[in-house]
Amino acid sequence: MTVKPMVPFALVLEFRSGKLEPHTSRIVRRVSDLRGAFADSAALEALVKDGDPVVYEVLQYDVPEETGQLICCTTVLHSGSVGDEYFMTKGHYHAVRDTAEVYLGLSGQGYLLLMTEEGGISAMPMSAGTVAYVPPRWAHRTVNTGEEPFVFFAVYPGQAGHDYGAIQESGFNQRVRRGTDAPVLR
Ligand code: PAN
Ligand code: ZN
Repeated sequence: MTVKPMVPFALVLEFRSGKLEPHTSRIVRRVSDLRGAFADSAALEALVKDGDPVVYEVLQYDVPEETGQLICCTTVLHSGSVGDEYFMTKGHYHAVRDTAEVYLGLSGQGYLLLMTEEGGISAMPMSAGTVAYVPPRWAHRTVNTGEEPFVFFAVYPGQAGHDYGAIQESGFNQRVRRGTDAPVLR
C-alpha cells in the first residue's frame, strides 16, 4: 500500500478574532445545543425562546483523522450567561483517551476546567498568551468569564475524536458563576 504524502500548508490566524483562513469546517453551537449543561434549565429555555443565541463557534482546518496528524482549530466563545452561569463549551473527553491537546489563549478571558474519570479536578485561568496543556485522559471545557469573546487556538492529535456522551451523563465536577465582583468557581 502506498500512502499519499501530504502537502505542507500554512494558515493565517487572526489573534483578536480567532479567524482562521482557510478553514474547512465551522461548528456553531447555540444555547439550545447546550441543554443539560447549565444548572438553570428554565433560564436556558427562556434564552432559546428569545432568539437562541450563539454560544461558540469552532473554525478548523481538517486533516485525515489518523495517528501522526495534528488538527488545528480556533474557538470563539461568546460572552454571556445562562442564569448566573457563564457561557461555556459542551466539554469532552477525547474518544481515544490517550491523546493530549495544547490550548493557546488569543484574546478575552476565561477558565479551562479539567477533570478525570477517577475524580481528578483542575481549573486554570486563561487569557492572551496562556499556553495550557491538557494531558491524556483529562476531560476539558472552557468558560468565558469576560465581557469580550474568549478566543483560543488548539492543536490535538488527528485520531483523538470527541466523546461528549460521558460529560452529558455525568456532568462536570466544577461550575463557574457570576459573583458580585468576581467569577466564583465551585
Ligand atoms: C476544542 C473544542 C472546542 C469546542 O477544539 O472542541 O473548544 O468545545 P467542545 O468540543 O467541547 O464543544 C478541543 O478541545 N478539541 O479537541
Ligand atoms: Zn479536546
